[in-house]
Amino acid sequence: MTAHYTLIMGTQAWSSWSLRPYLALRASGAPFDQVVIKLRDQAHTSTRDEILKHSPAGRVPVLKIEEHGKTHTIWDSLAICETIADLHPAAKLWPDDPYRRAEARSYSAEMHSGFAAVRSNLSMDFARRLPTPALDTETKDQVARIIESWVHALTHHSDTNGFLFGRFSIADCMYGPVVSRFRTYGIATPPVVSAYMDRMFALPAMQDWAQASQAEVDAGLA
Ligand SMILES: N[C@@H](CCC(=O)N[C@@H](CS)C(=O)NCC(=O)O)C(=O)O
Repeated sequence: MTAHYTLIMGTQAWSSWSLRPYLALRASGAPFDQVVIKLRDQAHTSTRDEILKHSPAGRVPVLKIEEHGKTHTIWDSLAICETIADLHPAAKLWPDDPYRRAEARSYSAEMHSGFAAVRSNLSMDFARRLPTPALDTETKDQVARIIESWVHALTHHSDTNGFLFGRFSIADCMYGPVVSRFRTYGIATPPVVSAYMDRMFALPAMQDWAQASQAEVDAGLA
């Protein structure tokens, strides 16, 4: 019996955390159902109540895996990405070499636990192009660190058509939302990074996410 996956996400135009496991699931090739919960609902409690139906942590994304009559609930974007990598080894969502894998994990963890200023001052708005806001020093430093780390990975681990660690990996899933933020706010990037961002946007999964985000904007949901 094959496992049945349901990914519970927030409003796609805004939910940067949801985009990460979505990209990982798409890269795994496993079919999955999607449930989208409207974020920032006027009555904020209704968003929270909806999420609590799926996870006691009260946050999206959540992955539910139904198999052999049991439902396994995985919450937190990085935990979901790791689980998908475990369950789908053929998708090779981490680099093969242990030290390269350790570096890809460091990139992913740095994103997961940091860059709070980028997250709050350049919030994801996938379908829109907005003016570049005046950035404070902290945000500018974080943007510079992200760009510097991408340049390093792309220069040392990638070929001209590659992703951060050559083959598409969880590191790309973790930074996918930042790729969107940089485009939305017109953040200046060096050519090697701009080309990487173009490759990310060309992924069918990113195009599908763009379509869903635009549909939300058209429907007045985002
Ligand atoms: N560490 C969590 C954070 C997830 C998170 O903060 N999700 C936001 C939406 S993107 C959320 O659920 N907010 C609840 C709300 O708006 O009520 C993860 O990586 O999954």
